[in-house]
Amino acid sequence: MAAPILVVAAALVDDLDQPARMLAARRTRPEALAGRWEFPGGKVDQGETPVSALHRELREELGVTAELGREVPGPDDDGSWPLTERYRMRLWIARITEGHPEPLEDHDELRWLSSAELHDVDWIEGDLPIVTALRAHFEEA
Ligand code: 9L3
Ligand code: MG
Repeated sequence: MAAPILVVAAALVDDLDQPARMLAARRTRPEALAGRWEFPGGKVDQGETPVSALHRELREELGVTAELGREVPGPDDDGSWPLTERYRMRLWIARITEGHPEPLEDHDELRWLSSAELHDVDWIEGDLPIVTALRAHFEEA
């Protein structure tokens, strides 16, 4: 089978070093994922670097500019997190530097979650282990 397609996403936090809140977005499509929550992001286009794809996705989906902090590496060799047979995902912690996030594309609701609220929304299965990994990061801070 072909290598899974690379998706990139951001854990947008209010503060890169001492995060207290993180942004979750509720998907509207495809039908199988509608109503489930995720880290905003999307597929890397051909000829695009993962980082430039992430900046583009944050602009398109939320209307914001962000600075990237550290990448949160997943268990795969390339630092990605397995999502499904079709997709794998790399994720960075990031902070909005310009704009107020709005659900412009593919989402109908956004929520800033405190560390105690991280598990209050129905995350897409593939994103859930990342939420759990980030929870430790919140608690260290
Ligand atoms: N996906 C899962 N979790 C995420 C993101 C951004 C994406 N945090 C999955 C959902 C889609 C696929 O990756 O099946 C491609 O994402 P998009 O381009 O539709 O956002
Ligand atoms: Mg997307």
